[in-house]
Amino acid sequence: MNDFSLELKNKISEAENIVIFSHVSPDGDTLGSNLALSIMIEKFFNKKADSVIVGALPNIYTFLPQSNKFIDVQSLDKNKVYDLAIAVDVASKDRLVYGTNIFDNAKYKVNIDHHKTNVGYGDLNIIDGDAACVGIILYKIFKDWEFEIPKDVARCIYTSLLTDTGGFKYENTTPETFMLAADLVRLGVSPTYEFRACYETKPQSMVQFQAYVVSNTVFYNNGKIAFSKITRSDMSKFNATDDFTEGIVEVLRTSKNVEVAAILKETKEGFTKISLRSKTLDLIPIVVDFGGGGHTFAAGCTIKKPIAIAYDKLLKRIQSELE
Ligand SMILES: [Mn+2]
Repeated sequence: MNDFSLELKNKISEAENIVIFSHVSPDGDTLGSNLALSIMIEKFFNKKADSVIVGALPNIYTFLPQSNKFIDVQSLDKNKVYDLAIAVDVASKDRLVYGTNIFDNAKYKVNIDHHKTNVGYGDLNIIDGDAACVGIILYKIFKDWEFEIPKDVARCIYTSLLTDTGGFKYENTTPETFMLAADLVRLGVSPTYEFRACYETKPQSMVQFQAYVVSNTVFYNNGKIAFSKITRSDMSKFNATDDFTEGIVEVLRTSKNVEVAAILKETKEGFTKISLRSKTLDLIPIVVDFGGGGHTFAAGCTIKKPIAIAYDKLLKRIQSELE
């Protein structure tokens, strides 16, 4: 057994209370990984782990097995001291927002991640920057533990894999990805069902909102750069919740000449949240300069500037990278 698998197993066995954290604006990987681990802990260690998210669970992920387990971090006692806190897919601690203190206060902290920008903020850091998703890291740990993976857990891991590879099409899609997918399907996962649940359950207003944002795209540098922005008034016009913006940036990247696509979203007065995708340009240096993180071709950051200023700053930066 790998040292870290054994260490995690021991810590789970010793702990009386356990919390598992997902990152803010949760995606399929952080949520699927959280539930996969929490179901395994319940089934094989016979104890309950608190599955914690920041804010409400995005509607689309309510299909995940046992998704009713998720607790909003704001409903936790801020002074609670857990024996064990585990962060999954959390590139940096500030992505836990209100949960950062509870994580820090835990007696033992585990950081399981695949972001290359992760600095290793846990007592135990299980970080594999080459893993397609955190779900795949957990799968290997569960195999190390020699526990049989139940169908519910296989579904959670499949969701991690499906969403973080963009439906098996990003650069992180490797032979290992398909081997794992095959294993999970053997364990009872239905690829059709999971695909529909992840990608074909949008509310009508979300489809219209996304089309609106896409139609506002502005192209620069002979179509190499695609930018679109979302203001708070756009959000209220469509009654949009935060998850409405998910996946739009990928649509911008579908244009033939696009190298870099960006969606800029006004979150609160003076704050602009940015999602970036590229085809060949390494985005990490750009987002790190703006205090963000992520992967080579998919990254993000929040610029503490009004949207118009953030837009110009980011555009100039990307233009200089492409020159
Ligand atoms: Mn991930």
